[in-house]
Amino acid sequence: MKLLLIALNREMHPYPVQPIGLAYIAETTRRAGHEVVFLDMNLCSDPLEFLEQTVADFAPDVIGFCLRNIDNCAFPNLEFYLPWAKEVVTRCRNISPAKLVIGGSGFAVMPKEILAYLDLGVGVLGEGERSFLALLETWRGNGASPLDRIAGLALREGAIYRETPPEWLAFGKQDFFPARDLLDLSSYLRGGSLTAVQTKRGCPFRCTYCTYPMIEGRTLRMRSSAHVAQELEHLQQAYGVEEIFFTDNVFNNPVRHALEICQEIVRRGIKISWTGFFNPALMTEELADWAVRSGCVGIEFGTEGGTTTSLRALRKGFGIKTLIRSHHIAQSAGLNVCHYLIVGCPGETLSTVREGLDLIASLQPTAVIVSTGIRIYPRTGIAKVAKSEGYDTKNLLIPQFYFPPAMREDPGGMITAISKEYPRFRFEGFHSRPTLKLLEALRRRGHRGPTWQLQSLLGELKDPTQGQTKK
Ligand code: B12
Ligand code: SF4
Repeated sequence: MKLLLIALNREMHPYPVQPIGLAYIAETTRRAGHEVVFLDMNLCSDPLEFLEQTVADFAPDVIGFCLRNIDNCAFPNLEFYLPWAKEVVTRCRNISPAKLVIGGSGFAVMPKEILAYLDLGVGVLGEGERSFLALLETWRGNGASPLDRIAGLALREGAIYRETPPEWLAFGKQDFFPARDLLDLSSYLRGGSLTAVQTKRGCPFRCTYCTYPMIEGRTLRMRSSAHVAQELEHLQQAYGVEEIFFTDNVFNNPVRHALEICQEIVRRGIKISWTGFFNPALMTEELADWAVRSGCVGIEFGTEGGTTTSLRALRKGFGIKTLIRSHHIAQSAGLNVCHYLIVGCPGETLSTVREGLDLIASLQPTAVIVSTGIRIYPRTGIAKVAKSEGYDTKNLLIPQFYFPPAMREDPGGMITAISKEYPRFRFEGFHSRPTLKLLEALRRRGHRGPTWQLQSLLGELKDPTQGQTKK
């Protein structure tokens, strides 16, 4: 069949993110004999014009949309991306008789609401390779399964909505890489993008607020270190890639797998710099040592809380002692460390917020990124807590942020005041456009690496409030 695959994302912050999920779908479908055209709206100056031309020239049988982001999860400077998605879907419906289907990580988080919002009938839940192929077979009329027998679909017919449970792939056995030849990788690299590589899927943890298990499932499925290293070599040789972001929800789970990847990079003499998300519960000296040797330029700890109250409320599965120990292990090994934090967990008060931020400040990390309020997603623990505390959680598509009772009256004012005490911390959603412009200027001057490293450089350049800071 003729497939037009459209990456809808146009968010440029913190840098343009390569649509590797859709590139996996493209590789799987062309291997199965489908004809694929890839339209990446991130890189089009006039995406709707380009869309019309592509549809007219290619006349697709199926159009598949990749919805990566619903919104930027940032209180209070919220960006909501669905009106844009709706414009594209509506345009496709008007100009083409093709069958329409949607997938992507953003879609998997709220499939029912998104199908209704976009007036679509079929979506693929999370990991899409196998379900999408099965769907295409059915649409081609090859005597294949009816839609409600295909695993991992969201189906909407009028007011009736159904889901078929996903069957998670043996991802580690998949022997190919995403179709990066269909991406304009050089434009991404010029824009400061770190190239995305996924070493595993799934997360068995149960943090209160998290949506990742809905997208990837709870069962860990890991690629071999040799296959990951081959991908890195391929990226270097074919595209001159020098910087990688491991997109795993937790790179260091399990530690053994992370260690094997680092060791394989060193064994093969691959010279590449990399970063990724780490869980503080799982840091070891051996891993930190091999991370440095294999080119890790910094780690991003999904710390989220700096007090026992917040860590317990978020069900992070580690305590303050472990957090401090893991931080020191990473720092002593010579790694840059960035902590991600959430302010506004259940049970928090102004005093526990300060206690947590003070603790993190005392560790002297390279950077700290603070989210304020917790974006409430359906099917998460925080949705239950929010409902029990009186939030209207019926339709969460229009973003709502949870704040504990002690912060609910004027969370914006409270955070604005607190953020002045921690000028080197980045409060997501409170940054101004000029800061983003400065970041872009640094990129243009050739500064590379994760954006928080640039941010800390910006902090040093500005050094705005000497004498008033807690650091
Ligand atoms: C790694 C990551 C990042 C990294 C990306 C690094 C990089 N260089 O790529 C960083 C830290 C930069 C980042 C930033 C942001 N992120 Co982020 N990120 C992720 C994460 C953990 C993995 C994404 C990924 O690459 N997965 C690997 C690929 C292979 O999987 P995939 O894209 O899901 O694709 C599969 C399926 O979805 C499906 N599929 C995909 N497309 C299609 C299309 C069709 C037709 C079909 C059938 C199937 C299909 O099949 C694919 C293969 O199985 C996800 C959470 C998660 N676990 O998914 C959040 C996530 C995507 N991020 C999210 C958000 C919000 C953001 C930010 C807006 C946050 C911010 N305020 O800065 C920015 C936006 C950046 C941008 N420019 O778009 C949200 C999006 C949902 C939402 N609430 O809107 C997610 C889901 C996390 C969450 N909160 O729930 N992110
Ligand atoms: S926050 Fe991280 S560790 Fe917790 S469930 Fe989500 S992906 Fe897993």
